[in-house]
Order: sequence, then structure tokens, then C-alpha cells
Amino acid sequence: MDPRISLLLTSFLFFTASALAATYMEANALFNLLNYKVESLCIMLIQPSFRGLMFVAIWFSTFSSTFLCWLLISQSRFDSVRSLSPGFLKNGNFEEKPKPGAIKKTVLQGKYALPSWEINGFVEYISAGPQPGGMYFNVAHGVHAVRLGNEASISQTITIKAGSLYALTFGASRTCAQDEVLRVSVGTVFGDLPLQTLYSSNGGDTYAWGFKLNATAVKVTFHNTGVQEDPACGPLIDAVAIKELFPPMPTRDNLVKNHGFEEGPHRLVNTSNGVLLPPKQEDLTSPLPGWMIESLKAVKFIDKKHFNVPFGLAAVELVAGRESAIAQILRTVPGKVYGLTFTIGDARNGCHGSMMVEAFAAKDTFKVPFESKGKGGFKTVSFKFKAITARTRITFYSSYYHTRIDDFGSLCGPILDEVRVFPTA
Ligand SMILES: [Ca+2]
Repeated sequence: MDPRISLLLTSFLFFTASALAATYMEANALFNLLNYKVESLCIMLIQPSFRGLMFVAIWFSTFSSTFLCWLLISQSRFDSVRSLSPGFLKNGNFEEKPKPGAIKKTVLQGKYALPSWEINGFVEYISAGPQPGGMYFNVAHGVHAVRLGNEASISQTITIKAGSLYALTFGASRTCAQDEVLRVSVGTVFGDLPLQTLYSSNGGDTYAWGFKLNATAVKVTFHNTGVQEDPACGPLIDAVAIKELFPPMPTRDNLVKNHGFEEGPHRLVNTSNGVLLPPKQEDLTSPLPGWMIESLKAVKFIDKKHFNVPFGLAAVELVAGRESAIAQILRTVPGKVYGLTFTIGDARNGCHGSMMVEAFAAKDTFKVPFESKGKGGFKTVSFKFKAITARTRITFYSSYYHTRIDDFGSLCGPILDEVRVFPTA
């Protein structure tokens, strides 16, 4: 048995016994009192405070030591959970190679062929560069990746905090022209990510997916649910990381949660393409806390290191025109007038041309044009709207589609940052 648990049990038994003894003494005195024994009545009258004090002290010591033990145990449990700091899962970048006997050409042999992972089905271990058969694989994060064949999967059990919000970040790309679906599951929940749209033409798309579970040990699985005619097709996964997220609360001065997009998924080191936030994310498990991705296509989470970010360290890029909308529902007072301000611009990624961001709040629509040279400009605009109900939805999307000046295969668009909604006087 765990020594901490036996310590807890022993101390609990000891103190429960002493507490019972105290209760017995007290009951006995009460019994004597009921028997109208004058002496004991005197004792009771003379020493009630002393006995009461004893009684309280013993009970107090019981509870405080039990509480202390509980605290010790839960603390050590938190410590082990805390060791899951933001970053790669174990062998999350697949750079720890399979042992020589565990691989035949590129195909992994057996369930435990890949260090720290469990594999099922036809899973290949890929090195970046030209492949037999004429294909060329680009591995954006590191040198190695895995490719999931028809209905194949890779899994790893991780430790999390029950009830906390987490986001997985992973590099995933399709390898053939066909549409591919990657199913991500954690414990009892899953999401299907269509990989049909390449947002960056070098194949290094990075996605984030959020989840919240009432469990402490959960299995993370990436599963290729599709069946392709060519077994050499299938999604390529080159890095898997995780981060616990802390959903920010609205304030009196700003009703918008996570208004500056500062709280978001882990950005894989060397991810120069940003992180795609897949569509149809439920509010409670969004990898961008507070925000919903409502439309058919992803919104891109961008960081200051690689992009133009007007405020703080992160912002979002509306990469897929009207199919790429981001929204939030605010608590409002019906009939009250609110101010709405937000900043739009370009990500300094060669995304150029006449841009337009459309914002919706209650029944109002605001269109904001922005002329982008793709070199990192921005502007802040202010509007007013009147709330109609107790819940007001604010939505943002790009009116047009854009591609980069140097790369027509890469979708891009205007950026959005620092959204404020506040009651006007
Ligand atoms: Ca920001």
C-alpha cells in the first residue's frame, strides 16, 4: 500500500478512537447527571469548561491531522499532475526512433514499436525528404513523423487534472490528393478534423483541439478513420503537444472574454505557420478560451514571434473569408448601448490587397476596410450598438478570400486583436 495512505488511515483511526473516547466520557458524565448524582453534577458544574475544552481539542486535532494528511496526499498528486507542463507529449515529436528490430523498411512492427506510443494497424515511421515511390514529405517539426494507414492509430496515456481545459496542438497533413479525416480522441470525447484544405502549401499545418474531462488518466488517440485505395495515403503526424488553458473572465470594463487572444493553445516551437483552430468547436472546450469558431473552416492563431501582432503576444488571422468566423456570446442588459472597439490589420505574411472585416453585434453590422501591403499594418475602430436581449453575440469574419503574394497555395486574411465591449455612460 502507498505509505501516505497507510499514514492517513493510521492517524484517522487513532484520532477517531480518541474522539470516541471523549464522546464516551461526555456521554457518561451526562448519564450520571441524568441519575441526579449530586457529585457528578458538581463535577459537571465545576469543570464543564475544562472538559468541553478537552473535547473540542481532541476533535480539532482529529480533523486537523486528517486534513493535513489529505492535504499532503493531494499536494503530492498535484505535483505529479503539474509535471505535465506545456509541451510535447512523451516522444511527441517522434524523434526517439524505434529499435532496429521494430521497423521493417518504414512500417512499424508491433504495438509497442514506437517509443512511448501504442500503435494499431499500418503505421509508418517517416523521415523527411524524398520517399520511395517518388513522393516528397516535408516534416515541419523535426525530422521524423508517423503516417497513419487505413484505420490505423497511435495512442498514449497522459495524466491530466480532472475538470481542467486542455488543448492538444499537433502537426498534421494529408499525403495524397484525397480528402483525409483525422479523428482525435481523448478519453470519452473525440473530434473529426477534415484535412481537405491545405492552409499552407508546404504541408506543415498545425491544429489545436480542446477538451475537458472528469478524469486524471486519459488515452490520447490519433486515428485515420478513412479507407483509401492507396494504402500509402494517410495523414502524417509530426508533433503532438499539450497545454492546460485558463479561461479568462470578463471584467467590468470589457465584457469580452480572452479579448486579446492571449490565452490559447501551445505554439509548437518553430511553427512559423500559426496554429489552426478547427471549425465547429464547442464553446466550453474551445482551444481558444471564450471564443467559438462558428464557420466551416479554421481560424488561425498567430504569435508575435512569426507574425504582426498589434497587442500582446497573440492574435487571430481570419484565413478563409466568410467561411472562417469567430464569435462570442456576451451577457448584456437589453436596451443598453455598448461601445465596441477592435483592431484589424495584416499579419506581415505577404497577405496583400483590399481587405474587409465584417463585425456583427446584436442587430448591427460594421464593415471595416483595410488596405494591406502584407507588411504588418493595423488600425483600431470604434462603434456603438444596442443590446436587444440578455445575451448578445459578436461575430467577426473576413469578407474576401486572400492568398499570399509569394504563395498562392496559402490561404490568408486580415488579423483581429483586442476586442472590447463596454457599457457606455
Ligand atoms: Ca493580442
